[in-house]
Amino acid sequence: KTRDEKFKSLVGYQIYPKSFKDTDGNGVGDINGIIEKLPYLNDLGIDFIWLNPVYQSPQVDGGYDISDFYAIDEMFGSLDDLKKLIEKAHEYNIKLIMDLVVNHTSDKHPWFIESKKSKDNLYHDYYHWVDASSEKMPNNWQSFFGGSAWTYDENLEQAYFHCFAKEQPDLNWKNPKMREDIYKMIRWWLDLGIDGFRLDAISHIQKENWDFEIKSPNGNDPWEPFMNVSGIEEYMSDIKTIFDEYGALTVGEASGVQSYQGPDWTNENGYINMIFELEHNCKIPDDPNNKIDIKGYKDTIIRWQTDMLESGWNALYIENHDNPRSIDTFGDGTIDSAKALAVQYMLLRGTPFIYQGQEIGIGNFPFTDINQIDVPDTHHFYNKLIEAGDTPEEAIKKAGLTSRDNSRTPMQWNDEKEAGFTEGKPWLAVNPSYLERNTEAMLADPASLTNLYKKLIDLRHNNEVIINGDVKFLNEKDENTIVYRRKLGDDKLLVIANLSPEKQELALEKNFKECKELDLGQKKQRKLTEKMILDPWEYRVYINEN
Ligand code: TEU
Repeated sequence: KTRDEKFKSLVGYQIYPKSFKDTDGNGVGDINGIIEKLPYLNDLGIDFIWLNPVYQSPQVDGGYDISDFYAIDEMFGSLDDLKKLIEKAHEYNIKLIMDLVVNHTSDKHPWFIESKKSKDNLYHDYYHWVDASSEKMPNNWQSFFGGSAWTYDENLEQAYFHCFAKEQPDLNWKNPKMREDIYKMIRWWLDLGIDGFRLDAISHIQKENWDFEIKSPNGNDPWEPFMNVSGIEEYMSDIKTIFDEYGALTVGEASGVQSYQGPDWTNENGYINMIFELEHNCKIPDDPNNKIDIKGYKDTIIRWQTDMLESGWNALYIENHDNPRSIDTFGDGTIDSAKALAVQYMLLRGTPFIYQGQEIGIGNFPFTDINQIDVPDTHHFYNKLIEAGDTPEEAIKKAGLTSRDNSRTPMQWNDEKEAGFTEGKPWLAVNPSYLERNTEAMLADPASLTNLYKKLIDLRHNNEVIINGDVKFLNEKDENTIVYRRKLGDDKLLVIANLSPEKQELALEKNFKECKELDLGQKKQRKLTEKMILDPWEYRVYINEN
């Protein structure tokens, strides 16, 4: 059976449901809100939605701590609402993929509650329990959210392993019974009619032996013992078999999978359709005095594009719910910078994702107090800064800069109260930028960022060279510009973007002979020449059609 390659031509849109649209006035977005906004998404032109977790959860980690895989959290609505969303989305020809969180569950999941009861409980082995004492944990491994990856249980005189928060115990994939329960759940959702999954933290499901020692907990990669560890192949193959059966659309969040391993994960025989690399996010500075490393970003993208060229497929993105807003990290806060960023990534080889609010240029939130922030890892970081001697002002400046809550503020629909997100009090404050940056204002302005996104989506849908063409980077050494050529047969596309707030001189290695510039809403067209002085954030796209 040959694989359906349709996923290559699609454009995805990521919805963080808590902050998308509230219809019942409780200040939290809901499934009905997504249904209400389907016409907006349809008008943008997107082909599928990736919906962040809506499962029943104590919400310690934005719903990534699931206490019932089969239930929708009340605050988002009901299973019937979700079925309606699937149905309505399909009427618009929009697919729906959901988060698949199977590295861990909530500590309130019945399996974990059972597993804690005794060492001979049927579910004990569903998690990683290892003998320990209150003074001595099984090893020195660290969690992603800070601190030991182990939490001790006095009753059992054992500790359980968690690579995220202590409320997120890791599932034990070595246990075949546990795996069967997960596989059953995957089928259940696909049977319900969803189109696929975004596989959360999937590269961590296999762990090294517990005696594996991390050399320096503060060194480069304290997380090595659970990053794409060998043995994971068996589990991924099992999951793939199910996905193939349903023709599911799948994207893996797989940090630790190196670019040269990308093809094995995503080619015709790979486990999933495409992969999110997380490396480029490391170029975002965590100190207000440091500048973004654009060259580092560019090198990362070039490497992933090149390594996946012969086989394999990238998921393309510049923003998600785990990072601050791209307009303020990679850009300089201006809409011009957001436009250049959009153009340079949307035309690469891969399947692009747009994160809610990115298309209207929502920026980071001007946090002044730690109490404005919900997400636990920022609190952890803040407390560490205070312990190290920072004043609260200094600490919030640094912690605020990197906080995931920057991108979790409510979606901005209009210039009315709470940006049209809710009739009540939003769970996280609305970004003050909403007066200008909202979908209503942006859609009405032909030169807006939103309308540029619409054009870019349209371009992808109408030019096969963007989908299946190869990609070759020009001017690789330039610090601030990204230039690449896409080519399919005789069709060529040239993309030029200045990712800096300064003018940049560009000496093109090779010129395009007969080409025309694509109208991407700029004030003036510009002829392609071998030497060009690019304005700050200038972007140009040329096409050579035969
Ligand atoms: O993020 C996981 C994630 O970012 C790690 O897999 C990554 O490898 C690590 O931080 C090293 O950079 C996902 C979700 O996107 C996030 O919102 C959740 O908090 C997390 O999983 C836990 O489920």
